[in-house]
Amino acid sequence: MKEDLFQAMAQSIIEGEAEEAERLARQAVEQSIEPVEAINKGYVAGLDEVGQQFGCGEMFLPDLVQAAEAMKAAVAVLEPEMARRGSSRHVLGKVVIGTVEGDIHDIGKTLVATMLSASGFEVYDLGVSVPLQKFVDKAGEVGADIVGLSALLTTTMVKQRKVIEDLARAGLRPKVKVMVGGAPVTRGWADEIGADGYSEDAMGAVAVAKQLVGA
Ligand code: B12
Repeated sequence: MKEDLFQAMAQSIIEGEAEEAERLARQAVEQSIEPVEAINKGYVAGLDEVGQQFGCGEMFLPDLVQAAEAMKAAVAVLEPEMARRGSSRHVLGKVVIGTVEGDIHDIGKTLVATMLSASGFEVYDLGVSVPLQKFVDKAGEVGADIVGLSALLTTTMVKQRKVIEDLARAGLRPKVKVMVGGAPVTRGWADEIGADGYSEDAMGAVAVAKQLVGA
């Protein structure tokens, strides 16, 4: 039953049907289905399929854009529900997060930001294609505990290393911890660039963030 819904959600992304994706998200909320589960098992499964087909030339940029629009429509319905379910109100720490310069992918970064905020972190989301110095400035300004860097392109993940170096140069390391993520990012890469934390999804990101602030 739930599996049928997840399947339909994936299909709505593959077909780039924003209205259908949104309708299914509302259905999930009505049925009290865990929003994160709907996102991961439903919509993200669809996006992964789209990504694969795009990668091997079976889908094109307009398909990718339509899929992303559908994903955003669904997430817009599920996000308030995710925030509502976040029980912990005590501020666990401050997180500055964004997608690095040159990269405009924001779906995953926004999910991570929403989950962190729902879990009790104070989140400063700088958006996409964030100039690297802005991460350093904002971290200093708000007294961040963690800086989260998202990168979805192999050409932009190298910027994660640069931000870590810049934070050190500004005297903010090692007090400010750095967490990295995004589809091409691996634990090996995170270790290589000296990041303190890595996660392949939003749930894991919350666990890593809690660990980094000792919560
Ligand atoms: C949707 C999409 C787009 C949309 C983005 C819309 C938007 N508003 O975000 C649009 C159409 C705009 C787009 C554009 C492009 N895209 Co694109 N896109 C995708 C796609 C299909 C899905 C990405 C996505 O949203 N996934 C779902 C989310 C939930 O997952 P996620 O982002 O990985 O995030 C999760 C984790 O990684 C992690 N995470 C993410 N960030 C962080 C941060 C921290 C701190 C932590 C701890 C964890 C974490 O948690 C998240 C939640 O679970 C991927 C394929 C794929 N499967 O990844 C290609 C993909 C990333 N795109 C790709 C490419 C090539 C492009 C373009 C260059 C295409 C072009 N020729 O113009 C442009 C880039 C423009 C730019 N300068 O950035 C390639 C990248 C190849 C590479 N190796 O570099 C991919 C892999 C597709 C492919 N197979 O070729 N894209």
